[in-house]
Amino acid sequence: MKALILVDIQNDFLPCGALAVPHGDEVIPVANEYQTRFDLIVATQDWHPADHQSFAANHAGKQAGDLIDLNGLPQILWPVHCVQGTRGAEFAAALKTEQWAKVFQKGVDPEIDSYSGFFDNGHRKDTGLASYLRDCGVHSVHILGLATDYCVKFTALDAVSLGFRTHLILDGCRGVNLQPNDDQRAVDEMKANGVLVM
Ligand code: VGL
Ligand code: ZN
Repeated sequence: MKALILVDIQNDFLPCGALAVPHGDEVIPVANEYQTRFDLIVATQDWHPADHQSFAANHAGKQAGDLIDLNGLPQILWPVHCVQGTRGAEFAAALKTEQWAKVFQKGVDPEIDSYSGFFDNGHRKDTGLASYLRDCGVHSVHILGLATDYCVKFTALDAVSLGFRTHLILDGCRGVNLQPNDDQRAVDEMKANGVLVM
């Protein structure tokens, strides 16, 4: 059984969103096309409380892009994004959702960020995605979405280390690129760790 994992295709990551990924909207038609080829589709949703400690606004004197230590982990500070219940946290309007089996929300604990759809950044808590996929008999996953250099990368790296045969659908991903070519470096890192890039 193979599954499609759609990562964080939410309004705040689209152009004009709070944490805009350049050309992020271009992944939507790719996601819709790939959905027709999979029997099991799951999505991840960045889903932060307003007091989330990854938000620069929750740290006096800090700005988006600054790096801090958050409970022992390095944390890039982000603009306020994907706050639970807001329009920015909703899935892109043009994204087909009818076939989805389940949505896995992440980033809900204000004290730790969660880029991967499987675990938080400290690998302290599990979202349930791995056991859900295993219970469905999934051995192979295809991943696309936003952003290549953060949530897609960490979801793919965890998928490999959990033993899933992991494919990255490259034309269905776009990067934030805080530094130029972060997306390319992320793809190289995924490849080096056994992700099959298509
Ligand atoms: C993401 C930064 C912060 C992502 C989520 O979906 O890649 N990036 N939160
Ligand atoms: Zn986030």
